[in-house]
Amino acid sequence: MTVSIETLGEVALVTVDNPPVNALSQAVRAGLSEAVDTLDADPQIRAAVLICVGRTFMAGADVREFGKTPQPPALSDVVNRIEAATKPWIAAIHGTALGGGLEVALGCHYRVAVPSAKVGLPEVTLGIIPGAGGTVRLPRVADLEHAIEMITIGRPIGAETAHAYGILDAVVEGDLKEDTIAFARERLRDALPLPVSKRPVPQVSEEGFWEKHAARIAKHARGQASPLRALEAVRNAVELDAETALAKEREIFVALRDSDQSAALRHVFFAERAAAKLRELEGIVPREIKSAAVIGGGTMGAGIAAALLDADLPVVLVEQDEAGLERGLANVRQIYDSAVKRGRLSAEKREAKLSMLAPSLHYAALSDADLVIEAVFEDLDVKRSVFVALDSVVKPDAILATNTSYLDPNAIATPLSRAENFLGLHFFSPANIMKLLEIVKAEATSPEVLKTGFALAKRLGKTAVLAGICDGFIGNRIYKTYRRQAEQLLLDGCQPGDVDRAMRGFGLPMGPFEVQDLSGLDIAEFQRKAARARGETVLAPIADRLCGLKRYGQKTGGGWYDYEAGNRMPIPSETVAAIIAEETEQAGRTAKSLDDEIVQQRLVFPMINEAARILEEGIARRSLDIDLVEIHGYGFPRWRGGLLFYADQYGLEKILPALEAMAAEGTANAPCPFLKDASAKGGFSNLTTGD
Ligand code: T1G
Repeated sequence: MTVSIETLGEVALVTVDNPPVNALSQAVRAGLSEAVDTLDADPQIRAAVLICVGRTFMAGADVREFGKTPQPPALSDVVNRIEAATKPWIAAIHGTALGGGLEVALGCHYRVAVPSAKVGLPEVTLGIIPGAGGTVRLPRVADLEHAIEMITIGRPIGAETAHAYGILDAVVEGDLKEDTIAFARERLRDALPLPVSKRPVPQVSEEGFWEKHAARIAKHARGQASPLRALEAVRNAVELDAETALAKEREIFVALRDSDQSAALRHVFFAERAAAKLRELEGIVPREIKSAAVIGGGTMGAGIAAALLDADLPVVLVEQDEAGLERGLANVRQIYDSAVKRGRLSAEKREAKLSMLAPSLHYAALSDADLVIEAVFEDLDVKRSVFVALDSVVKPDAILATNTSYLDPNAIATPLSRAENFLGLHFFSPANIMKLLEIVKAEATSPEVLKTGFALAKRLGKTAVLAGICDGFIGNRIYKTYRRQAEQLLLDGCQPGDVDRAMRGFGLPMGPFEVQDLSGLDIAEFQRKAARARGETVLAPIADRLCGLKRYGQKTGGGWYDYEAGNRMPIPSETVAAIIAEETEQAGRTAKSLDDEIVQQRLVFPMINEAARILEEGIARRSLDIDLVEIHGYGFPRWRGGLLFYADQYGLEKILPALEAMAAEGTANAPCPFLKDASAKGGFSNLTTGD
């Protein structure tokens, strides 16, 4: 029984039980609707407490029902029915009251929660807006600015804040059920409060209020539709009567629910939950990680140390000499100092984290570490020497990981006596911020160690994706194609600014040349040198010349763009334009005028082709893995669902001929057989790859 009623004298306890997160499935909606009718008709009952069993209050509509024919009762009708009850309903909240769950609570006459509870309307993150009255009722209990922020960003807030905002009527320290029943009994003397939707809504007097918010939201949305539609719904709630605003909310909700963007965002939601679900790891218990160590205190090492400290793991930071160790500690301290400066961390918390960081010059200090992550210079011999040293000091079940981004982990692991305890953990810079973690299985990596890698990722708040071994694993391999295509566009008449504008228009935070200037052109130069040393041909005539001039980007005052001292604003460079013109002539190419859509296709379609190769070779297990890598590691727009979900939505039958045309004019590789096969089968989502 998903919804049950228990009578406790004059108070009824309505309990929802629909694991894992009490999603508002059809059965729950029907059960709640019936419960209101039953209790309204019961003269003995004078109040109802709505509570959920399991880990959380209702976490929203059942997202798995989306895309299917909606079954009655509609959630908005259930909420209206509760609100119209002749007796007070009190929501007892624990865990996360999200989306439709909070809307049901806003339909209740009172809301009570435990201190650890969170409430929110995250619908915009699924490409929709609240569809059961949230945009109309929230501004009637919370301050308008707070309501706008909660509805257009979708981030949940804690119980104390929700209480301060006026969303919750009480935060109870004791047993939720007992305390809420007591709260209900105290209210029996009171008149039934005004239903939320009937309460007054704050009026806006500030000139340009909505325009100001719309501009701010559009800047962050970068092409995602739902945040601006959510603002529109809140404006309706302020400017129209509640009934009309509710009807308009419904219209917007239904339009967005059936949109490509929402389908894409729902795909990402479930992909993030499927990433760690690998058949061969079912039933495997991960090892417990209570202590960690990082070898190397450079940018990556310090970021990884901070990521571990942020997960309350004590860390030993090892460097080869005093100066290196000082630099390493300073790098970690710098991360927390800037967090304190930005008000994202208290000084006390900074000290608490740093107190869990122990510096050492000796590998012997790692004899008890559960996990050791190597993050030293990207050189095979240097990395091997680290693992030779580690192999003789760590305990038998210690997990050893390399953070290499380009070297072969199997080659790095050769010195190890217990290679089954070794794997690749490829973090992305800044490692304490970037959500992506490529988990690289080496030949001998045991399932238990792999499972522990995924468990660690969850603990660090990372989205982990299994990657096979090739040059650049999944992300950097596709990125190499992206960079090559970007340079090719310069030889065909584009300037860096044209390409970057086009990709920002596609929904990326920055274009390829702005990113390279931020991270440094020397990183790609290092990889080109390594690839050429392996006998590979790498096309980058313009980048080579810029590196020849020591134009490494922002850090040298110039790269693809020029920069004024102390200013990160990219300025189109005459030097670069001249080099582009010379190399275009050298390459015998003719400058064309390419519009932004063509530029986007010239970059994204070859990435899709390379991604198909990666699936073909089994370097990535499923297309969803590649989608997550691109979204969490390279800023690919989440509302496009990731690279291959986008490819399916755009239509492989259109991408194939476009790639063939590019190949014919020598600007991209011809479509690979796997891509043709995927197109013949109607898309990547129809392929049965991996699990
Ligand atoms: N519908 C269906 N399944 C859901 C679900 C949902 N809303 N939320 C979670 N699950 C599944 C999830 O797929 C996973 O399944 C399991 O529950 C545990 O989730 C009208 C229309 C609640 C904070 O956006 O944010 O209401 O993988 O691994 O880390 O306005 O899940 O085990 O098979 O994430 O503890 C709005 C979405 C919906 C909340 C728990 N609600 N959920 O996090 O566990 S739209 C949301 C979450 C809406 C109305 C509209 C999180 C969580 P499996 P998990 P977790």
